[in-house]
Amino acid sequence: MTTGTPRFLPHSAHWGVFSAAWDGHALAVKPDPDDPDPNPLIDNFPDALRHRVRVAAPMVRKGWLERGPGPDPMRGRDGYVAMPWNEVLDLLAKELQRVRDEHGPGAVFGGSYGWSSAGRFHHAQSQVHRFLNTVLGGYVRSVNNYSAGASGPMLPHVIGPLEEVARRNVTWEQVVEHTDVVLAFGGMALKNSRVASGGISRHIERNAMRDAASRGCRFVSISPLRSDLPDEARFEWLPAVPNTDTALMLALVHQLVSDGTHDRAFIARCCDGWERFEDYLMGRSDGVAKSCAWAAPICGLPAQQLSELARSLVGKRTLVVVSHSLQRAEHGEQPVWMGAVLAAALGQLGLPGGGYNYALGTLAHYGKRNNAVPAAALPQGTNGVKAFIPVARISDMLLNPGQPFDYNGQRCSYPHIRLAYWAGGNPFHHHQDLARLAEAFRRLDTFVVHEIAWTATARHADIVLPCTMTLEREDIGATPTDPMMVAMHRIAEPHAESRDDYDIFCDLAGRLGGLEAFSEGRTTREWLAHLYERTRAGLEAMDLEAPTFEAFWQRGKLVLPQRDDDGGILRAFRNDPVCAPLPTPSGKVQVSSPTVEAFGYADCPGHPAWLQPRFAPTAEHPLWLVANQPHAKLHSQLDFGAHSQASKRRGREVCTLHPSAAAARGIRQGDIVRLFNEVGACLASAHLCADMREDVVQLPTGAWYDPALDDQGRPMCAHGNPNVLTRDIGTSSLAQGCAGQLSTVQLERYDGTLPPIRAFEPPGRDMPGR
Ligand SMILES: Nc1nc2c(c(=O)[nH]1)N[C@H]1C(S)=C(S)[C@@H](COP(=O)(O)OP(=O)(O)OC[C@H]3O[C@@H](n4cnc5c(=O)[nH]c(N)nc54)[C@H](O)[C@@H]3O)O[C@H]1N2
Ligand SMILES: Nc1nc2c(c(=O)[nH]1)N[C@H]1C(S)=C(S)[C@@H](COP(=O)(O)OP(=O)(O)OC[C@H]3O[C@@H](n4cnc5c(=O)[nH]c(N)nc54)[C@H](O)[C@@H]3O)O[C@H]1N2
Ligand SMILES: [Mo]
Repeated sequence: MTTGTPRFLPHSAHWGVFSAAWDGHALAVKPDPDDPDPNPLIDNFPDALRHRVRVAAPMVRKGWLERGPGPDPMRGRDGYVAMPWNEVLDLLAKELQRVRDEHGPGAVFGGSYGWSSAGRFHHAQSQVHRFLNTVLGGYVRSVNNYSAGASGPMLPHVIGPLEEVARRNVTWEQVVEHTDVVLAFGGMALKNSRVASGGISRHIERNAMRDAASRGCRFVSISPLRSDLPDEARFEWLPAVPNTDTALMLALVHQLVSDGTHDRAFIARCCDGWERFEDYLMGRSDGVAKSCAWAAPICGLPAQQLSELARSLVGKRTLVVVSHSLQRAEHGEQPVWMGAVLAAALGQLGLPGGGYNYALGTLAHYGKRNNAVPAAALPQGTNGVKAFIPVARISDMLLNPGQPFDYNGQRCSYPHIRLAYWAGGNPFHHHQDLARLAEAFRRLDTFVVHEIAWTATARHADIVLPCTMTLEREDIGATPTDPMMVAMHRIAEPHAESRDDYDIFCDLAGRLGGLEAFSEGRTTREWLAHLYERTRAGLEAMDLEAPTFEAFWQRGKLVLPQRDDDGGILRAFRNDPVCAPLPTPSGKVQVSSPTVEAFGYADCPGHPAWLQPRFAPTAEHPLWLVANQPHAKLHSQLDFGAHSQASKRRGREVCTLHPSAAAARGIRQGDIVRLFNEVGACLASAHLCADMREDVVQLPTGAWYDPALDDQGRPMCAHGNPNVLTRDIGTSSLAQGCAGQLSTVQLERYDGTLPPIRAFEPPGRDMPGR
């Protein structure tokens, strides 16, 4: 326990740079004083630090202890027993050895997807990958992520890698100075751009939008919810039907081509495959002209509004923005591709403040300058296993070993996984169809999880190892698009028996004969100094002040130099398409793609196309469910913190629906409602809001999965996790990305017995993890 007056020490989270002081009883936090628009998410820390739902000791599932490794229907329903560290690590080392010896490292799934915390050394996913590579010889990995599962594989076929198109392209400074019109598909919600993996020191987006709007920049938000752009942008709102953006964009381009106002010179100079696309657009290849009149009923907007919008863009510095959310849906590849084609038809690609900045406003990474020196990152070693899955195919893999799947032109097959090792992610937050996910995890021999708290993922594990949370250890906070590197000081001692992921892996590596390979003989402090050295050397090479590690640590913060990428590859390409070709197969913007065409996927043809989703509202499930990012937390992290808890009503997550949809169902403000479809059901508290489409209900992600039975004995989540309602399907055969943003549901007032929220009660020997 600390004594005396606690000092505020610097620290950092994905949601902001802050300082904190702990006196052994209470934690105080305050945002960085130079942050113009601090993120209130730091208020989740004070109550979280010593919350009862923290994992206090290593725990082993009863059934696994009694019966040993193997598939088990009790996983997720069993009690847990505490075990001393030495014993649990002996058991785990033995099990890792068994799986490796009997089945090889290709039977271990170590994808371990998840955001964990901002420090770059204790980045849990890097730690688990490094451990499995250096000690077991590898693991089955996952490719891409839940954020950009469709755009990641798609963009390189069309225009260039995601990082180039999103992260080294149009800056907010350019928007403030140059842009006439921002066409924001999915909006640019401040709740989202307040977050960056690795940390964010200055939240500038609100002011940038206000300054641009004051200069006369026109913002147009195409989104089912008005709240996806801030008032500061003084925007127009086009509440289009979800998952119809491709039709809307096609209609805009159709209008330009019909009027002859598309930029033919730019298309001829910089694009490939326009003719084939134009045949489709104008209906010459399929008999359907993709006109505004055609799109209007699909998008639920008047045809005239679409044609006026198209005409208003001609001759204007226009920036097309497509949020990640659009591609987290069936056929999510299409709006990503079509956004590039729209910007190309307008001739805007590569202009200052114009063109296509896919995902601007989705995260704080985008629209920023890049650092001129490298930042810390833990090397992960070499993976000896070739097998992989697209990250969101986890349940498919566990349920269908040996079965084939398509991915980006390859035919692969699912490996047979015996052991899964997770640290720093919460699949019961991020994955779809949670009942199916639980079934999939029951097929494993062994499921190991390192966690700070009893998430639903921990409650499905066989071995749960308590790890420190970020405030309890030292680290370096950094990301390539933020100039501030933070010496994250330890604020509090580790909770109960929790240990750093690194120390846990060191002890396991020691038992498996791989300590030297994993640790390279370094303590945590030595690793921090070692990782910092890259940055220091970079500064020195630029003849800049290059403080020693000790000096950096004492100062707490270091502002790194940044470079002006000046429009990145798109600007360079526009200026000289011959000498600076795009990194696409043809070197140009691929309006059509022979490569994608040759894959032969019906669900992702050779040019952007409007494809009717398989899952759209029906009489039975008449509402679109928008399952978007939560405003009061990052994903599921610290859902037990005060700021997140204050956002709930009667302990439940809040779902938002239109007053007319509510009235039709006898639902009033604050009622508890049941959302359901053929996948599952959950409860939530109803909030009525007229600023949204009438056929949409919005329930954010992040409420901890809390399975219960209703009065009829039907399963549901009592807390409001929307992933009990989302379908576990890939975006298409090309990317196989997460399609969790949208689902279709019915809704009713819930008059049954209200089950208590048990997600934040730790399990015990006889209290099932559920
Ligand atoms: N329906 C639907 N589902 C979605 C989305 C959607 O739009 N709709 N969005 C998707 C997106 S974009 C994403 S990125 C994913 C996010 O999914 P995740 O990244 O899996 O979600 P997090 O809640 O950030 O999970 C991080 C976990 O790491 C734990 N943790 C934190 N620090 C440490 C540490 O130091 N060590 C260890 N071992 N653990 C730690 C936290 O307690 C938490 O449980 O969700 C996806 N899921
Ligand atoms: N506070 C907070 N911020 C976050 C996160 C968080 O968990 N909490 N997560 C971070 C992460 S990892 C990521 S990847 C980003 C995700 O960034 P996004 O995926 O862009 O964020 P979402 O909030 O899921 O979706 C944005 C909006 O898109 C709209 N939308 C949904 N479907 C459609 C559609 O079909 N068409 C159109 N036009 N609009 C649609 C919804 O109204 C939704 O509010 O956010 C980041 N920022
Ligand atoms: Mo994400």
